[in-house]
Amino acid sequence: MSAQQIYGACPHDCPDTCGLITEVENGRAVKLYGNPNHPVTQGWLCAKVRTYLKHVYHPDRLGYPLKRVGPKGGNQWRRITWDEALSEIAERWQAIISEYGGEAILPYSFSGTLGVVQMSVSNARFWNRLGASRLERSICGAAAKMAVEATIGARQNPPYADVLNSRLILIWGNNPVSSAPHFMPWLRDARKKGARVIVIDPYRSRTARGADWHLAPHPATDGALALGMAHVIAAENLHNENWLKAHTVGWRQFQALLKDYPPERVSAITGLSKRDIVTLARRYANTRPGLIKIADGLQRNCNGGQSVRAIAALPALTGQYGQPGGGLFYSASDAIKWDRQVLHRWEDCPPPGRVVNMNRLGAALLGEATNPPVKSLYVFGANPVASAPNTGKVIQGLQREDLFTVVHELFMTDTARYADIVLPAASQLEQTDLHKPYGHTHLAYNQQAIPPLAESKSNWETMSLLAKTMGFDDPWLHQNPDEVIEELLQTAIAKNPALLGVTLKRLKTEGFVSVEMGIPFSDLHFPTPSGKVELYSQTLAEQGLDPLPAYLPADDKEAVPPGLSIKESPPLTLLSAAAHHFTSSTFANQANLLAREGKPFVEIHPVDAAARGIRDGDVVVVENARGWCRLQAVLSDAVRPGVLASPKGRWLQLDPWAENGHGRSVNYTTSDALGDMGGQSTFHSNWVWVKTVKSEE
Ligand SMILES: Nc1nc2c(c(=O)[nH]1)N[C@H]1C(S)=C(S)[C@@H](COP(=O)(O)OP(=O)(O)OC[C@H]3O[C@@H](n4cnc5c(=O)[nH]c(N)nc54)[C@H](O)[C@@H]3O)O[C@H]1N2
Ligand SMILES: Nc1nc2c(c(=O)[nH]1)N[C@H]1C(S)=C(S)[C@@H](COP(=O)(O)OP(=O)(O)OC[C@H]3O[C@@H](n4cnc5c(=O)[nH]c(N)nc54)[C@H](O)[C@@H]3O)O[C@H]1N2
Ligand code: SF4
Ligand SMILES: [Mo]
Repeated sequence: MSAQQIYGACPHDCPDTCGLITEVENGRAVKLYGNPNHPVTQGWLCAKVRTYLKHVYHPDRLGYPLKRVGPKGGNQWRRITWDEALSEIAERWQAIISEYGGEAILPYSFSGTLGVVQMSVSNARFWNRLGASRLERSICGAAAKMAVEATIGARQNPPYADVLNSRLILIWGNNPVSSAPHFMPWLRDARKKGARVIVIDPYRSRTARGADWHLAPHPATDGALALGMAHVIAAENLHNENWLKAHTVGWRQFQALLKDYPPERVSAITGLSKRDIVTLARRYANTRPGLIKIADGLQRNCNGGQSVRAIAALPALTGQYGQPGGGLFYSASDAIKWDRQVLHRWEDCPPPGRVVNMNRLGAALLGEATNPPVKSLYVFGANPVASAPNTGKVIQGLQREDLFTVVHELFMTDTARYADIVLPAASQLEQTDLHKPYGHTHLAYNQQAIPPLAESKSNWETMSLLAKTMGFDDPWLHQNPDEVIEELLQTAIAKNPALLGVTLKRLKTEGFVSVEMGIPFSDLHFPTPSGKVELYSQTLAEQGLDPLPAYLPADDKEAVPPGLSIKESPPLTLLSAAAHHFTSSTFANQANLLAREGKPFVEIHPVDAAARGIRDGDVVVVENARGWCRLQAVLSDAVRPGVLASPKGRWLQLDPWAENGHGRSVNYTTSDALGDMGGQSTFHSNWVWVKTVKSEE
């Protein structure tokens, strides 16, 4: 019998949302590859997903519900049935609700899958019906979302192919070689046509290594750099006064702000030379069209929102929004919108519960969330012990004896280890979903390719079972995935003519359907309150924020250990960006990918290393007032002095320097303070100190 080919979509946190083809024989997936017809995927997959069948058929996949039998975190379990698990959960929740109300239950989910059914709807309907706390989903790109929406009204980017029209591409705090690999062939072709690529990143990333010019400013000084560029552009009359008058609000106020950012001052802030700042500004203004490509790395700082606002002003200054090859490339998240009521069913639910910021998970569990306290946590599609900031606090919270924790997972992650009940989750090949990418507008259908392994279940099926056990018989909690998708499509099409012709039937037979959106803002209408680019934002002013993107220095005073003087012992800034072979902590337990990443390491500049007696290969302790971890030092000039780099995503339980079974990772040091906009995480505003440890290795 020949293998059956099934269309799918990569569910992982990545703007490319590749089209997959799975070959299935006798109920088993035997081959998986990129869809050759998919315009973004073009038949190839990244290193992480090329070996996806190892992920799906990993020997450590959880097969059955488990109940904790030893102490919390002790990893001792007893197998139970789904019925037992569901009734225990429902019983515990009913008791909690009657004593404290539904808000004492906190669902925590994020990026395990980006599917519309298995994530967007699964994290909404049931929890709203329950009256649970709502999660402020701000660990990733909340500040940039708010900044971009305040400035140009919506997150919409041009198609990848539009970069072929660019003569200059400024890749700013973004590492697409790892984080959006299917952008790279287009970038290469643009360069063949003569385009120049400039990367702005304190770290010489894989993307920076291949650029024509790499500028490495001090971390979190991007806002000042953008304003410095704008200062030079305006001073040299390279700006487009007519465009600014016609299509922006607040140009005069913005111009007045620029007086504070002459190249001398910006040089002192950023650590870049005056000459480089002036050259960069002139190149950007004179090499048109020029595209500015950002992602989320740069805004994971305490001043990240205003940095993005300052950067987003540059295409307006030069009148390049709406032009092929120009403008801002951030995200396509707002290009296609689902009906909020269909997603959430607010109208059929009790009043919305209070909001808990996910970056404050540890704090919330330890008492920051009061009235009611969080008495139960339900985690799915997320691994906060590995991926959330300030791990020490998260674990301390999870150890609370009176907290009832349920984790729905494919693997016994660091988070699942702290559960009272673990439920086995289906992988992407075992479930149905619709995917709306955040980098482009090719909607993709993921057809279930194989039956769920062992007793694993998808998120949505689990929500339906939880609803049933809690006695909720509302039909919208019990639709099958196709019914959910159909309803979302119908209501979206009614509001967005670009979606006409997108049908479930086509999605099923073709695998994906391309929605042509063209160059955003080409009609020069911006969906802001004024219809213009808002250099001055009244909306932000009304929220008590600076309506202009003035630069404020980043700091991390909470990191300073008591009694330490930062004058005598200045901190280093630790950046923990995307690992090439993992997606956050996903895949970081997979032997072939782990082998390619090597031991957990930290790159340190030879000057900083010498000052601390650190040699290449030494095991070092990276620490601050929040916590510490061990890493292997790699001496490298890929970081500038004062900066360290250690990729995110490591599992604590795989820490080679674990003591008494207790491993650590960089997130023991990262900050759970919130950024300037959107309740944003601030992973990169992280001050640490480094020392060597005596080690046998
Ligand atoms: N391989 C892989 N791909 C991924 C992910 C992954 O973990 N691995 N994660 C996915 C997720 S969750 C996301 S949100 C996206 C993120 O996509 P990106 O934003 O591209 O990824 P990051 O690596 O977080 O950050 C990009 C760069 O920002 C730099 N950076 C840090 N601080 C600053 C700063 O202050 N200024 C400037 N100019 N640059 C700075 C980092 O050094 C890094 O090289 O990627 C997605 N894709
Ligand atoms: N130090 C540092 N830490 C960071 C960042 C950083 O820059 N630096 N970046 C942050 C960013 S941008 C992000 S987006 C977050 C991501 O943080 P998380 O969203 O917590 O992502 P992961 O750690 O990959 O955990 C996802 C989990 O979901 C599980 N999963 C996958 N599919 C399914 C499914 O269908 N159902 C269920 N139930 N489970 C599933 C996977 O097995 C995996 O364990 O990490 C943040 N962490
Ligand atoms: S992680 Fe990104 S590049 Fe890799 S297969 Fe998935 S969507 Fe494609
Ligand atoms: Mo993210």
